[in-house]
Amino acid sequence: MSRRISIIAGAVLAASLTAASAGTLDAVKARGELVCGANPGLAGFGLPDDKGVYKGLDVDECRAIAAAIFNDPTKVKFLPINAKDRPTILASGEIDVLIRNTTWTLGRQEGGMFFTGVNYYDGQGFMVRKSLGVDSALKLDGASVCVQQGTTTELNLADYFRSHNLKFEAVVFATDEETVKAYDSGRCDAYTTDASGLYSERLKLAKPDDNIVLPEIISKEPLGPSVRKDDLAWFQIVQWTHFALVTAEELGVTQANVDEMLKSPNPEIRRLLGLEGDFGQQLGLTNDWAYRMIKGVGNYGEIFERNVGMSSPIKIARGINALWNKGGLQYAPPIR
Ligand SMILES: N[C@@H](CCC(=O)N[C@@H](CS)C(=O)NCC(=O)O)C(=O)O
Repeated sequence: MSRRISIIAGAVLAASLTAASAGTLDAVKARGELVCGANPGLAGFGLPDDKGVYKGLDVDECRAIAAAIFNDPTKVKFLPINAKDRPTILASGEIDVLIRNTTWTLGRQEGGMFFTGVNYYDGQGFMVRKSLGVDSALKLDGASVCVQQGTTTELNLADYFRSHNLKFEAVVFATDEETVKAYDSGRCDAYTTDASGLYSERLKLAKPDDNIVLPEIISKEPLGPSVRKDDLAWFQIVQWTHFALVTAEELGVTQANVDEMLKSPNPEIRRLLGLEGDFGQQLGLTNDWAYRMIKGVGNYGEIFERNVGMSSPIKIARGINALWNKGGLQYAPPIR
């Protein structure tokens, strides 16, 4: 093959590969359900109940996407995904979106996971048994620490101890269940994961009150949805799903009052609910896409409260996950 022909052949192949892997929205519609990569078992974020129905903050963000597309938050299949398998399963096309307490990092993005935003701002912490007599992570010199493989947790742990000139032994497990069990059985002095995970996993321990969470937060863990990088239209749908849920909270539009709000004269509410403008259609959806989500799962604040908030068993305060106008970091660009 001449050099020119091989360049043209290469370009045609690249174009056909892109066409084959794009079109996620059409594929989801044709399948009749969204496939969402989920946590195998993190109460409050992603966990099947005793009837196998997935519940959680990440799960509800998946359900919101399904509601926007199908006007039905149940049209979603959840695929439980282990920490280390996340990039390969997303790349394989088995899932349409990964929403599974996954930290947005440059390395992951360069590796093909395109993060659409942050649905939970987190940071890594440590748990120890009270009997260890330690009140700071800086006093963990020489400790053994149970940690899960394939996580940013594992990397931050090494950074933290190295930068503070402390020795440690990482005891690494493939799943969180094994990690927590090992800690609870006394195999390690400490257990480390995202602070959200500590709140959630603490409930699994034989005697939760015999353990304390140390005060240090040693990293930034912006957790968010990710998609493949070859489908910008799909990226925007997933991105604006979260933004619309945050906007709904900001404007006081809730699952209970969304029908009443259809009569609101407020132009921001009218644009959010698709009564003015054609923003939904521009995304490839219907103009009532956000109405469907709010009606189906509620706004971001409702999703947070129901799954991980102070009225849930997990009991996490809004903290930095409050809206920007209430001292937090949750902020959505305007719909206009
Ligand atoms: N945010 C971190 C950690 C995420 C993570 O996988 N955390 C563990 C511990 S809370 C988990 O959810 N494991 C669930 C499981 O493997 O069942 C990351 O993206 O690497």
